[in-house]
Amino acid sequence: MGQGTSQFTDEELQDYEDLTYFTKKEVLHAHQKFKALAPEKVGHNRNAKLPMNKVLHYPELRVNPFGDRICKVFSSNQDGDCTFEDFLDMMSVFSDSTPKSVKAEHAFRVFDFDGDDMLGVRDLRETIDRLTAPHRLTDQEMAHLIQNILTEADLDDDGALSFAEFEQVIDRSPDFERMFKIQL
Ligand SMILES: [Ca+2]
Ligand SMILES: [Ca+2]
Repeated sequence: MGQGTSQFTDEELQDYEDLTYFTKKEVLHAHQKFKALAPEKVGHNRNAKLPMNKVLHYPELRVNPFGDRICKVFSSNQDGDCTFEDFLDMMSVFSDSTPKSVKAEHAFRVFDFDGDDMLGVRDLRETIDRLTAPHRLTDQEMAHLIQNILTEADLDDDGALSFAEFEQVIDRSPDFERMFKIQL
């Protein structure tokens, strides 16, 4: 059905199906989307590495306030540039069939701007800033909101959210799954 000549063997597709939450058909579909970002490059080399600014042309990433952070978290060399395999991982984590716990793990890394495995006050501030853009909270509103989050979720009172503490926040947020979804 107009799939054209596949750039993948059956075996490769089977591997991708085993490693992601996608069916083979969805893997091929993801590849079409990846190719559409840079047909000239990906046509030659199906796993070509695309610079982050190209990957950010993907419509759902372009409108996502964390688009650049998402690219960096999934990029195999953490600079935001993505190969097809990085992109496939990203789409798979954002798909409907992915368990909430897996999404939470990746969301935590997206929000952990300084990469110290904790969501500290600066991470929370940056996260809230992006979520509320283009409107900015006043310093006072921001401080108040962060204080509320910590009072509610910082169970060991160390002034930051560990992954376990963050997971509890996610469990109480009905909007989280909707936010962490990308339609392929
Ligand atoms: Ca951090
Ligand atoms: Ca804590």
